[in-house]
Amino acid sequence: MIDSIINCKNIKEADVIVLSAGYGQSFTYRGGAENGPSEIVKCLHGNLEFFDRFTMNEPIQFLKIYHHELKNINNVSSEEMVKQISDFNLKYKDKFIIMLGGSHSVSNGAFSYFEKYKDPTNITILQIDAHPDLRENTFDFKDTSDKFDHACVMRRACEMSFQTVQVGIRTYSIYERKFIVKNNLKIFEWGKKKIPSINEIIKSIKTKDVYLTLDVDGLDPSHTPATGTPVPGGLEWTYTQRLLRKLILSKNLIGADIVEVSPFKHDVLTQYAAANLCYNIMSYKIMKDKKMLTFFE
Ligand SMILES: [Mn+2]
Repeated sequence: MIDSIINCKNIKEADVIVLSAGYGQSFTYRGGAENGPSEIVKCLHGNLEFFDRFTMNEPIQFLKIYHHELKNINNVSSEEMVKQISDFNLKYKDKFIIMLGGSHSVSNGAFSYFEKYKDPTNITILQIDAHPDLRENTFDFKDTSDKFDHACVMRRACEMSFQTVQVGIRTYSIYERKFIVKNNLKIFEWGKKKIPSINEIIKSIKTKDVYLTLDVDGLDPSHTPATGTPVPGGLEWTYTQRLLRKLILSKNLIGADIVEVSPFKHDVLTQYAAANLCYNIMSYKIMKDKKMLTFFE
């Protein structure tokens, strides 16, 4: 009997590895992102319907999903955290890995792996986020700076020569603005002009291979309020799901992460939303690879 979305006990047999990376050391406003993965996984264990109304299937019947937790990740330096995540990606390079943060710093680990072992110029990082995370360092708002700070993660990605497309952006510094203009970065801002069409976003991705980094603060906080640096406005829920469906259908998703869930004690909406998106992403990705993906909408 299937009783959890985490339905595989042997990592070698898995189609998907859900990787819990509860590193919460990098935060700016609310802390607590180290508790994000365990709350999302709790939700995957018994609080989501297996039936998916967009594919009209129970994807769980066709997927083997294994869960792995990087247990000590919140007690190590940021360099060590990045190394552990990169090493895990290398060890399981044949698997589709969806990483649960943790602060946005954890994405540095995945980027580091793809930079070393693939060609970053042929990979687009699609970031859904309220913030562009393009700071060179954090000395403008902190006394110390760490190159793997969550506010710098996309700057590091640019330095590694990845292509980038950033969606939902609605607050940034003057230095980030200058960097965006100087490097002609593709940014879809929210709440300035009209909301872009999903086709426009997909068309702006010039590579076949895409890595998705989804900061839950990119969504409207009515859907994902429990996050470290909430910003009003943002992507609407059904728009987000539609964007992910279109993305996975038209591109080759090589990895994904969902970050910055800092759970509230009194409310489970954010972890439910994150778990729902996690199930959507892994279901569609694997069903596509198995040539079983058809959407009914
Ligand atoms: Mn953010």
